[in-house]
Amino acid sequence: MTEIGIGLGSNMGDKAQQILTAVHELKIAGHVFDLSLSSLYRTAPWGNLDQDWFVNACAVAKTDLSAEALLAEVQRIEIKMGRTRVVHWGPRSIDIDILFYGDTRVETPNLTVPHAELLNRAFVLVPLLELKPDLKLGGRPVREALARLDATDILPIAHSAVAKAI
Ligand code: A4P
Ligand code: MG
Repeated sequence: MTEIGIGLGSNMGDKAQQILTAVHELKIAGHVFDLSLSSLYRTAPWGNLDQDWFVNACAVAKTDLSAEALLAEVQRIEIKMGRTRVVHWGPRSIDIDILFYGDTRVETPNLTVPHAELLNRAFVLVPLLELKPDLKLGGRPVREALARLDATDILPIAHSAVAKAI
């Protein structure tokens, strides 16, 4: 079994529900165990700024899949959930990224692990560090990266408010 981090994001439709549906799909597929989900966060768009705000969250779990098989699994779920890819860094119903796979580095045409932008994105680091405040990757504490970023636009959504606000 390998410990994994998963990043989840949505900025189309029922954003929070799509995060929860993606987590449900991961759990029922039978290869992802002991999953913990962070709070859901309302986040300002990053990269392409001309789009709606996102809901982001992270999950930490264990898997018996290889990193490549896990990528195939998350892409299967994205497609099942109706994700269409229109604009790079643009609007999406659901985006599921592999943030880390144990302490393994993967560098193939289809897969970069740890995720190439992990240390540059407060909308990933805030939920991830909520679950694993002492996480180290490649021997370095991940929280050092967050200290360099602006996280003022990463706001936790109260669970009771999720249904009303989104
Ligand atoms: N790929 C390589 N490494 C990985 C990995 N570790 N996990 C490949 C998942 N996929 C990985 O991804 C393109 C290809 O990346 C995949 O086919 C896979 O083989 P994609 O999600 O299909 O394409 P994309 O969305 O056009 O690009 P990208 O770079 O994945 O987008 P991002 O980086 O996910 O950024 N702002 C906020 N606040 N919150 C967000 O969630 N998300 C984005 C999208 C932009 N701004 C955002 C957010
Ligand atoms: Mg992606």
